[in-house]
Amino acid sequence: MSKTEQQKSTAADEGIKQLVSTLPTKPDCNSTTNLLYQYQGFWYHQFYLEHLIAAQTHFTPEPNSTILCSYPKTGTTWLKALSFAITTRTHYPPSQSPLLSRFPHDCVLARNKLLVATHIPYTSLPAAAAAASGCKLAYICRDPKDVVVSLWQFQRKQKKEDDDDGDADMGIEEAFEQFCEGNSVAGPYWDHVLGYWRASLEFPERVLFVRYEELKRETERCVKALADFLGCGFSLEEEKQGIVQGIIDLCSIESLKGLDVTKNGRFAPTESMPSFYRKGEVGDWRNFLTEEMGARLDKIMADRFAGSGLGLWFSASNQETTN
Ligand code: PAP
Repeated sequence: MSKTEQQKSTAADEGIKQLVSTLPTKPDCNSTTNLLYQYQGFWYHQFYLEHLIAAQTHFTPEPNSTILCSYPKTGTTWLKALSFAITTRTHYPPSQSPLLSRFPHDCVLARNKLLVATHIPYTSLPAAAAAASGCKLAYICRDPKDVVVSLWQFQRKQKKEDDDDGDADMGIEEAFEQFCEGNSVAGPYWDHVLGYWRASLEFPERVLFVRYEELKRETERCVKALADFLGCGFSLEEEKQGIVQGIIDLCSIESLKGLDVTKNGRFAPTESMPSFYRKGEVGDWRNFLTEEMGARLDKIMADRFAGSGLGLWFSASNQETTN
């Protein structure tokens, strides 16, 4: 970077910091050190938000970029692994995939701008990345009851690793309350989901809306649909050769969790890799939330989704009526 470019970049950083310092804040009960900042209707930690604002100005995708979008803990790692394995399968058969030695997040980064991943809500995406601009967006969402538990477990684990005194436990009740009020990272969850849901209705050929529960239940069908969406559908020959199943097996939580790179690696200084693979189950919330808490969150979602055409795909009574 030239001296003039460096000066411009520092000035831009200062501008972003200045903007962030004027935003409404709330304490984050899941973290002792971080405040949440409200920006364009959603809540973020400062570090993430500064990068988001910078991306809004500077991010320019390739004409054939696919952006993998998600709210945290809804199946991002799985979607990344599958998308990487699908789009690179002619270079790497499953037995030689980089996924065997690198974390899915790093594999996606290595695809440069062809595959990009983000937790940014649809309405805050850089203009160049929105479906209207021609990018393809694959969005994964999940039962919010499982999301709140997964988020709480993850943040708790990070805190335990950070705190020397071991006194790092926070209550699920508090985390649940914060989630229900919409004050969680990248929340409100319902607005995050609705943004991509509406975009999928407006641009069906450019926005794929995937549900974690469906991906679990009908993995083969969903993986084939993802490949079609990514512009590299499986041929009959590939199906006969077991390529689809090979990719499914490679990207399963059992397979990724057992790899050396998972056991020994770190994604970021503060994020150990095993914490990205916990149980990967549908309905684990029942082990942590009461039925009343579950019903309350379902009711919040039902109210927020009303009139949108998006049913409660995660509710047991509604399993067969996914949109
Ligand atoms: P991120 O947003 O921080 O990247 P993300 O991958 O979206 O996290 O979510 C992690 C959840 O996906 C964990 O769920 P759990 O806490 O309920 O267990 C994790 O176990 C699950 N997960 C990760 N990889 C897979 C996979 N390959 N298949 C199914 N679930 C997975």
